[in-house]
Amino acid sequence: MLDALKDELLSLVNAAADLPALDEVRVNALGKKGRITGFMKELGGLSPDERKERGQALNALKDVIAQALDARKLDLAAAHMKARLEAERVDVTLPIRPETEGRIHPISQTMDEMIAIFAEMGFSVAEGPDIEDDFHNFTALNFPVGHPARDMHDTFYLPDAPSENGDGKKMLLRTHTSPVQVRTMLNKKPPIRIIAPGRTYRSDYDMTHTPMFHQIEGLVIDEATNMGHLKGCLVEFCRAFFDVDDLPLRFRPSFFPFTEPSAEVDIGCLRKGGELKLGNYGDWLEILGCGMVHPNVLEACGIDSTKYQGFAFGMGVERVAMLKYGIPDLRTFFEADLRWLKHYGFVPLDIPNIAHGLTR
Ligand code: 2NM
Repeated sequence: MLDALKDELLSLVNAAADLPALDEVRVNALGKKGRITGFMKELGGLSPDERKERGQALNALKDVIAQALDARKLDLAAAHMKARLEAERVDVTLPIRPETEGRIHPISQTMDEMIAIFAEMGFSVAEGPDIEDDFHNFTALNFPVGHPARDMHDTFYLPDAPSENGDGKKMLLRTHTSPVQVRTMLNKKPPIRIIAPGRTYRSDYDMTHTPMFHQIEGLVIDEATNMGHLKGCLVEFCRAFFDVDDLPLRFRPSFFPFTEPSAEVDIGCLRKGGELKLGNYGDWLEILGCGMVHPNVLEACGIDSTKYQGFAFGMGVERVAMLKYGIPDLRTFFEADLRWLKHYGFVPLDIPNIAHGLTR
């Protein structure tokens, strides 16, 4: 009789189609009012010998059914998970939904493009604080005391915030990203090959200046670095960034406190009827500043200037973004106008990399 019950219960277990159905089978067999439990309750009315034999048989049946329930439960749970994974599958390679409203700001996109190019050339990205002290922003960079850039009219000083280094000077908002290079030189041994992208601040506001703007500066330091390396690096960058294979570059002598010699770099262009075209057309457009790192800067940053040389360069992100994407007015970058962003912004996930050619 118990064999028939065993067969019946086992086939019910295996026929249970899902976890709730299986639980119902369990309750009907092993629950308080279940069929095996019912037989257990009848044991009290039997003789001791009968009770022993029947009790062992019922316990064995209970074990078999409990095991079968556990095994079936695992199978059903696995099948349930498989069905869910199948049903909730997401193809992350599908293109983005066309109705997506959000856009990547042209500054972010341009910075990502520039970083992608320099990364391909072996540069690492370095970062530092926006709030700096006089040493890292000026003194280490060979700015003489009384230099106009230190002047209150250019630099945002933090009121009542003397720096913690004890020089008695006020903290300030960095006026360029060069303090990041200073910190890198102080903390790392050459060879150094970094770019420093980020926000910079100067007290200036007109058609071509906003009080906050973005820079990318670069620094390379090694034992035999020379101006030829600087030139090759910047030619390669500009041609990749503007996507013009024969884009000519012109190096004009210039002056910066932190480099000697210093140069300003122009790229070839054509100005015609309010339009601007980049390429080998005879006109020139200033694009960035650069030079060989001044020995005073190397020494201030703990680098032996008789053993090491380096080159550095810097450019404004807004300026090159305006040129590349034909954005006419600098101030619109920071007006947070969604219509402007919809027009000039970039679709998310359209992530810059060299394989895309960085242009659309
Ligand atoms: C520029 C132009 C020329 C520059 C120099 C340094 C450092 F820290 F190595 F001295 N960083 N950036 C540099 C040189 C920046 O921007 C127009």
